[in-house]
Amino acid sequence: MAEPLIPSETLTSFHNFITSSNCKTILALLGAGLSSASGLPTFRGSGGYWRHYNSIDLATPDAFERDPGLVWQFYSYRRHMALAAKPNAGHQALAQLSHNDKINFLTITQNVDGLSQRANHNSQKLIELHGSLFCLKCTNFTCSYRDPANFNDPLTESLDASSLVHDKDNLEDLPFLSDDKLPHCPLCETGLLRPGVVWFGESLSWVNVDKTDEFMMRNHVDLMLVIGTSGLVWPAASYIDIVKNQGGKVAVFNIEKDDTDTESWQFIGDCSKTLPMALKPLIDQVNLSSEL
Ligand code: BV8
Repeated sequence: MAEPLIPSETLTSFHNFITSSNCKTILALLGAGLSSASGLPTFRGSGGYWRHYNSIDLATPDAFERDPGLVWQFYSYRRHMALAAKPNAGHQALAQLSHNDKINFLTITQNVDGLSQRANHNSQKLIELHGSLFCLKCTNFTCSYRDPANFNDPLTESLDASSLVHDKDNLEDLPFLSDDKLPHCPLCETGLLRPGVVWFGESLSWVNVDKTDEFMMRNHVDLMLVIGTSGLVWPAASYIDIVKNQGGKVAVFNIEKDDTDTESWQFIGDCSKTLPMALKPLIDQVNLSSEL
């Protein structure tokens, strides 16, 4: 008989805690591993490369300054892939938990793929710390144009990603795209548009940081779910230590085990499978109430 995905003693002790009066407030931190079961690459390992470019190098203001056409082809490819992807059972489990009014719950996601929203996650309880692939902003310093939800694919004729999908491992250089081939601001009509994501070296939106800090100040976080993230990107990763230092408990959902972490619950395996099992007692409550 196949080894149970989650050791029963781990599942029992976790279920006892999340159904106890000691677990009123839960904070979830999401990373690329949650969307990998939906077919989207992570940033670590082979997923960290797009063609022969390191994704982290393309996700910077300098890269956009140097070659906005290349960066737009990168983001058009990711928009195309994210639109073709579907939320998985992990996204759905968190979305269901976000509709459980008995729990103070907040999800802070590092993912920019929009899959949590498409799983009907309660938008009041979801913060996109690193922005979204489907938000567009004008780069003109004096123009405040912002389109929060643009799902056009392609954005311009030259940014048709379907060709990029089929030969993503092709290491040939991409065609150079001059600015006139790229999306421009409909308001000021001069500025180039850029993806509404937080690039490396850019600060997170203080609105999102404030909302997260306010949630953590208003509620003592009893449990933090750390889901499909390497915890290497800051300041997102800093919330894990803040919760630990406040005496909160941590549950990690990852395919890799961290042998140095003896405190946290560790759910090792594909989180699209482990999350629904771990959150079952709190999700059933939602289904029950919605059926009633
Ligand atoms: C800033 C949007 C300053 C764009 C992203 C302190 C220490 C060290 C470095 C820094 C520091 N402070 C700041 C820095 C620099 C930098 C940083 O953290 N660098 C890292 C690389 C060391 N931080 C910044 O630049 C931040 N800005 O600090 O500004 C500032 C302040 C004031 C004024 C001006 C400036 C901005 C960071 C945000 C960058 N934008 N995304 C885009 O996506 O294109 S980050 C991006 O990469 C993602 O959003 C995500 O956050 C990150 C990838 O990490 P993960 O999601 O964790 O994914 P990863 O692939 O790493 O891991 C996947 C995990 O899942 C693995 O553990 C794997 O085992 C697991 N897994 C895989 N499959 C599964 C699974 N688990 C379960 N189930 C599976 N099926």
